[in-house]
Amino acid sequence: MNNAHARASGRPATRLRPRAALVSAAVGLALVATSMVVTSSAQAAESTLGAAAAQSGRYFGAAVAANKLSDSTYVGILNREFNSVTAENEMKIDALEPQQNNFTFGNADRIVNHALSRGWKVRGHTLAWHSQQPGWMQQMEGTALRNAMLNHVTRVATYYRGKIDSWDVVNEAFDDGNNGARRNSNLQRTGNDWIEAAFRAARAADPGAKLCYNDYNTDNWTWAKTQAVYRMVQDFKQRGVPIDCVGLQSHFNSGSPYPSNYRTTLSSFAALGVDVQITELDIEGSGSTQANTYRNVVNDCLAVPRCNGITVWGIRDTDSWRSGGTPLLFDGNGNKKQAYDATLQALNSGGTTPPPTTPPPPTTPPPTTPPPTTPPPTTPPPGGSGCTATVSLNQWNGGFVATIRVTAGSARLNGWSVGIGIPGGSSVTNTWNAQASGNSGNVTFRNVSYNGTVNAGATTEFGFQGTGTGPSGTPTCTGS
Ligand code: G2I
Repeated sequence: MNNAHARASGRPATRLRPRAALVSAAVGLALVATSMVVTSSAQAAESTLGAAAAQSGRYFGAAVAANKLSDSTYVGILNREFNSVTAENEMKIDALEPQQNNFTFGNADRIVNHALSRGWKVRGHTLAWHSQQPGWMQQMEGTALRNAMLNHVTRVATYYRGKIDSWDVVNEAFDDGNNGARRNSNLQRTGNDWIEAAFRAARAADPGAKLCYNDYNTDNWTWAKTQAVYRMVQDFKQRGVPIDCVGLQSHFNSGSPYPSNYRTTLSSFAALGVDVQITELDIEGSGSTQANTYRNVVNDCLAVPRCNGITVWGIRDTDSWRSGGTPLLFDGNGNKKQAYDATLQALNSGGTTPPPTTPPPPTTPPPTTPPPTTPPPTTPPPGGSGCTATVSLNQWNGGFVATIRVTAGSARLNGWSVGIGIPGGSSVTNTWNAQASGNSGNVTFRNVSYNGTVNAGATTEFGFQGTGTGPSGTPTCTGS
């Protein structure tokens, strides 16, 4: 897997697709006729959802199931229409970590690779959730669960680092009632700060991904659940908890209808300084009623500069988790529905101004060589050891995750070891990308087989998780 390629291809899809002149006559004529009603500009109509959304710098995605990637009708529509994917189930906790610390990425990788090889975005769904936990996690409570959750977040976000546009870091953490409370779950019972701990761990593991909070029934601005999520995001922004986006699932039906204040909800979240993404859109119904609601949703997103993408929760009605409600854009045979035409037309009349993008989160600048005018350094590299190590720490009440960056000096390392003092009463419980000599006191972390070689000036990272208080001193790095 190629991180550099993936990172580049994960950026906004700006590829221009063939223009309307190339579209089949029937669809093209219908589009021209309808778009003339809506816009008087000379803007050419794009013929697919992804290309039409890309005109304003947005993506249009679909939830994808790995076992349907062998269905030619399904893949034909996917490849033609969409430029972003979300794994419908394959990146959930039970799929990726079926036994504790035993990760299975095969099905998720099939979806991620399908998307990245075509230059699409990937939405990661989801790192921490009360539902679809593997059996071993369902049994857990307290510190053990908090550590296991953070380990999962760290390991998965690290594995996919550079490949994910946006992560649903935490999914569905609020109650459905009118009280605006958190949902009672084993994760919530580990302490109210579990959500921010998950976001901090995700940021440390993949500093380039946008980090989202995702939920349903948060579409109506007046609902208590919407307000509660809004207050949490506002609080996170004020306290510097790393959050970049809010996902509105937007599963609409008669019990949870599209609300007339939806645009207010989108713009209110955006005003907090986060992107807004419509992450699981489906609208039960049929014909022009359904089509009009799709049109309204798209128009609302296009009216909010920071609403930067829409994902529908499946491709054909028969692929839907609510197939009886025929909530998607293609019928069971893969034919475009009225809802499709309305969606495409709305995207095509949405203007071409790209939305502002979230400023990239702070990343550690790469080591730079001194400018030619300064004299060459006369002191040996720090400690004469040939390497330096820095620690970034996520601390919460009772535990921590430490990420250590090892940087080679002016010569290539063939191996390295890092000494770190673990405070009394604290203990290392889990280490990745390094071998630890112990779990308390002065612990030495040595390279493993695949990361001992570090070229001059290059870096490698390892991490560990522990109970108690994380290390505060400066680590020592020794190269060989
Ligand atoms: O429930 C709709 C969505 C609500 N927001 C979060 C999403 O992650 C959620 O997706 C749905 C999937 O569309 C379903 O496909 O999540 C369900 C589970 O929470 C998924 O259903 C599961 C079934 O419960 C399993 O029995 C089945 O093995 O799908 C699995 C794979 O087909």
